[in-house]
Amino acid sequence: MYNIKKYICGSPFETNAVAENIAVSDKLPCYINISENDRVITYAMGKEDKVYGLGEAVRGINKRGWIYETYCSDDPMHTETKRSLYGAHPFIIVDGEKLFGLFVDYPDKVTFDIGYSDIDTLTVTVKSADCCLYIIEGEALTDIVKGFRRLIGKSYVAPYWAFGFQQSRWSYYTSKDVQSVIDGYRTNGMPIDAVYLDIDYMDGFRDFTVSDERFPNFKEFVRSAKSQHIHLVPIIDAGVKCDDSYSVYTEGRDNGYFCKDKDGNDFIAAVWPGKVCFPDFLNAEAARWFGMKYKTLTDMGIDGFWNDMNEPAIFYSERQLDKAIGKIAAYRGKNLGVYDYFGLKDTVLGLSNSAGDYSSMYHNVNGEIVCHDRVHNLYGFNMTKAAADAFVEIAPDRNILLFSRASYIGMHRYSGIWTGDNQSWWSHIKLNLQMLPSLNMCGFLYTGADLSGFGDNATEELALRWLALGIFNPLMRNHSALGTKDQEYFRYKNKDIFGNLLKVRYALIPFLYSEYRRAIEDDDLMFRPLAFVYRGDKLAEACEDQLIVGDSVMIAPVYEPNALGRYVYLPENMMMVRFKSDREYECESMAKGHHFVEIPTCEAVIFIREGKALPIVKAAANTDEIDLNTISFITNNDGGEYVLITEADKRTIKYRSTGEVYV
Ligand code: MIG
Repeated sequence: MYNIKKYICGSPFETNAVAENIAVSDKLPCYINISENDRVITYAMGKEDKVYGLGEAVRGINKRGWIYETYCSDDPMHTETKRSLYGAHPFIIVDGEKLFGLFVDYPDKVTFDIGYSDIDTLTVTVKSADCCLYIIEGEALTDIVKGFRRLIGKSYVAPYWAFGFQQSRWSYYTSKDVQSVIDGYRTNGMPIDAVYLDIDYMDGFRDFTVSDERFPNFKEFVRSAKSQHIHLVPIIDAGVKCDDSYSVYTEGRDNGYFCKDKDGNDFIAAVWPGKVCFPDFLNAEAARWFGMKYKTLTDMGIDGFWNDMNEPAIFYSERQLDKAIGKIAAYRGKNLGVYDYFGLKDTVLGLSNSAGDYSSMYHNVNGEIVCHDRVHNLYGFNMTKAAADAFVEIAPDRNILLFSRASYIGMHRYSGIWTGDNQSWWSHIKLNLQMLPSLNMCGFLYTGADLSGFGDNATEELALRWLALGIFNPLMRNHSALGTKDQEYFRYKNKDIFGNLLKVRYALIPFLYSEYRRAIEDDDLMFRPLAFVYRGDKLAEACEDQLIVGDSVMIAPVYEPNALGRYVYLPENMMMVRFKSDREYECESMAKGHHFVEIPTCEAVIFIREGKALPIVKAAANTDEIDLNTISFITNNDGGEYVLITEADKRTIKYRSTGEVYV
């Protein structure tokens, strides 16, 4: 049970984050203070209070002890000192002396100082006093989650095939390159369902074009991939190349569909293709126009997309570049002291994603001219919504895969997200784990990190350890940056181990998909922190590196190099299962408490809770070929029933203690 109260400060911009209308209250609960013209909210935290939420953010599951800003940011260095990443998710849950959720519906920057400036104080600051506040009260953490999730609406349902393994790279340059990746997996007996097309499939980085030279007869190529059970997933960038011979540009320009500058001219900045214009996704007509452009690709058989650079990312604008060049010229011939030198450096680095550019960009929201600053966090959301809205028209009989880099609360109704440009760092395995429940709280269930890491080079050991967690990411995609070492799993020495771990994923797909759908249906988490399940168990409440998946299993991946294994905390008696491949596993009962568990890199270890069971199937080369008749259970109970949710239906499956299924 929960109750939600809504408070309005000033005149908020309608964000569409919320799907349910709620009566407005006039007084905040007495434990929350609001001051300075409604701009600053404070709460006195108890010594033991924990704070959850914030979706895509650095640091732990418990967000206490840092300062975060919800501001969609194109930043590929996800170090612990950062305050913002690509998604802006201004929702937190305070759990301690009081239990409540707080959602600050505000599309510009919100600062969450969670015991950073003052160890005991939570201070939430909005840039201007125009926001909606929602306070959700309830008895249990799950109540708060459900209350919030009902408020913001049901999460996007990804297609079943999108739970298959997906391989990406910036870039596979030609259809031959793509085919050789498919062959690499297939000939090594490694399952796979999708290969990604990064910016180089396009003709000169022009959205909705395909390079004829590198991908001749694209439609036929898509069909041929499909016949091998491979979905091709092209990228779409937010910026539209300024080019008089490119119809997407000229249509947008002639119809006034691009964001403007302060004088009403098209706002121009540079990204991949050089100078671009940014479609005004906050304008309904422009959004519809851009959304319908996806038809070019869906007509060629494409059924998945990833929307990138939609914070929006800006390399530079001519105006800022001119200023910078002016400044730099003034340094010429000077004997630069330390401050001058750093000033010079900052001038160049500060060109990208500059506040000056964002505040020179304007939207036309139903006739009202709105400065980008006021609505920054809604740009990627509306780009992605434009695509999702169009899919209903252009591909009514297909469920199209869609996920985005930038996001705001509410976008989860239309798509998933990936967590952007991480690195091949051990710490990012743990960050991948920690983001999953935080994102779930904010409605993002179809999500995942670039496995093996985007930037930097992945070693074989890191790739294997990350894969053992990756088999639980709903969006299970291996992706890497231009200039990094190839990191497709078949390129490593121990291909058989990679193949076996991929097979474990495929054995788990019906379970993972079911739990994903159940979480959507119940407005619940698919990945729970231990704190959400084992109330009152201090060790469980403080646990930052283990998760409960669905409600039956616990995962505890290794995220350190050269590890023999790791300490695992069992909050109850559990059964450990060591998977070596889909059908090869060993079980061992273990008592509540701490254990050092040896985990070789060739194993994926999971723990089944008391009284629960895990359904598995025989792995297949792709999701089309998974045979549900091969389902059996690994049980830690005396048999029972499991409701399996497939793309088409829901069925109750009965199983015995031995794990076999009967009717
Ligand atoms: O900043 O399209 O996050 O996944 O490979 C580079 C090239 C632009 C950023 C995305 C990344 C993608 C890359 N893009």
